[in-house]
Amino acid sequence: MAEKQRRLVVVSNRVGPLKDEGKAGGLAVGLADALRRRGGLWFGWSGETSEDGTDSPEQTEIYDHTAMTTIDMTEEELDGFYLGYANRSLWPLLHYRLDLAEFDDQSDRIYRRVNRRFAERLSALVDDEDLVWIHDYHFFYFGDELRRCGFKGRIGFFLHIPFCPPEVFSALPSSHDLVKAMLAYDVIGFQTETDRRNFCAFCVHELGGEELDGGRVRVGDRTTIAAAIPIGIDAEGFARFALSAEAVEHEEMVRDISRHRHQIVGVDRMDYSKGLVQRMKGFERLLENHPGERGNVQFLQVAPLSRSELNAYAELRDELEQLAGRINGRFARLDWTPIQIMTRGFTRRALAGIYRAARVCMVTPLRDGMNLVAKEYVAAQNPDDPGVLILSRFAGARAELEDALIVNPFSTDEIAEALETALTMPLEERQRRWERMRERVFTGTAEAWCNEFLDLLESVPDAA
Ligand code: ADQ
Repeated sequence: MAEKQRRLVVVSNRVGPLKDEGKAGGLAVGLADALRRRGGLWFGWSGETSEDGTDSPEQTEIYDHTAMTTIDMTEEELDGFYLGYANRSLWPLLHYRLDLAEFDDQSDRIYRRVNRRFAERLSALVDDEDLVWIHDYHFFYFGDELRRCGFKGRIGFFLHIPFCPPEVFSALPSSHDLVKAMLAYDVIGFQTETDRRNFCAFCVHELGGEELDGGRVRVGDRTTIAAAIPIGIDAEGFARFALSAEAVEHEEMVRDISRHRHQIVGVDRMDYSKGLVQRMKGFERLLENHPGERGNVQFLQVAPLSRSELNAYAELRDELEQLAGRINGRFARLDWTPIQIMTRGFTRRALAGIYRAARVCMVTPLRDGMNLVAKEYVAAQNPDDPGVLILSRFAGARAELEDALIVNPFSTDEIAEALETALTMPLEERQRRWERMRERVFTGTAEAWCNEFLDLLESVPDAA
């Protein structure tokens, strides 16, 4: 069985790390495992811009049986492709935020050009026996462009973020072109059934396609398989991290600064999709409605800065810092500051320790493809005294983690009441809920996700 495995070729905007230095997130760990097992190539952007970006040489780093090959972009490409189309148009739109989405033809053109250029470069490095797996909203056109270069092998695509309903997605001026191009993929993976359904509905209602059996969708002469395959984490690895010396040190540090008060934690990139403002207001409402909690709880929000070049992100940071300042000013005592925000990054081990010290973890995005923080928090808990997960009904992870306290992240009162429920939850109930979530997190791992996707991709018949 193993003797004639196809080589795996992974394409994503950012590449690596392949070596497990305890820094990579679930996605990188899952992919790196699969690449190490099968041998392969990981292709994407170098993270650098250069004058001659368009014909800058590839840089390749070899690790075990895998090569990481990257190319540069020009400043113009970075601006139009990454900051422009990917993060000013697609990201807000796919997260149901039409109010924040901006569309312009120039960045649309550059986005397609970058997809074409990257596909052309990759086409020289692959042959039809390879299994090509493209990742995320940066590369919707990649497969179609690779086909234009003559590639006849199998191409899969996985969307890490939500796919919004057709009524929202059709606001994108080039929505038809984009989804038609997606039909070049043999398999398209989504995080949840809802995302899959939204995509199929677009194909049917906007493009006049039809749904066939076996998860297939046909539009004109193209057919693809659309599947919901939720991503997971390396649960065992993460649980081990939680027992490392570095984790223990951080766990103790958090307990120390919170002076054995109940610790509530949130860990998210600073992004408007994560519901950080609403979450903080929910915490404020807890302090208003339950005076007994004043002085007894501490909220730590870890929020590394991301995409700070974009206005919406810079504004969010200001808003959040002002809000935290206001709440702290209103409730703080000489020996107690209710909210702490940190924008620095942590190693995986340190993060595992922070999760373990927290009685409650708030994962309350307004919309999220999956949300790996929810799964990491579960994996890191101490079985003798597990904490409580508060989870948004709009996170993909909700489909698997029904035993969390599920909240509507837009409702300040619901968040406040869920917090109070979590803070007063008896040990047996915490354990019961955690056991069931643990089961899901340890079964639906990053490795399982990878295998399921690749098995499906390998099972499709060769292109005619
Ligand atoms: P993200 O939007 O980045 O991912 P998420 O799934 O929560 O969201 O992953 C964030 C990762 O970054 C986690 O592994 C977390 O531990 C890590 N992280 C956050 N803050 C950190 C810090 N300060 N230091 C170190 N690490 C930190 C996108 C989609 C998600 C989807 C993933 C994977 O938006 O919905 O779950 O891809 O498919």
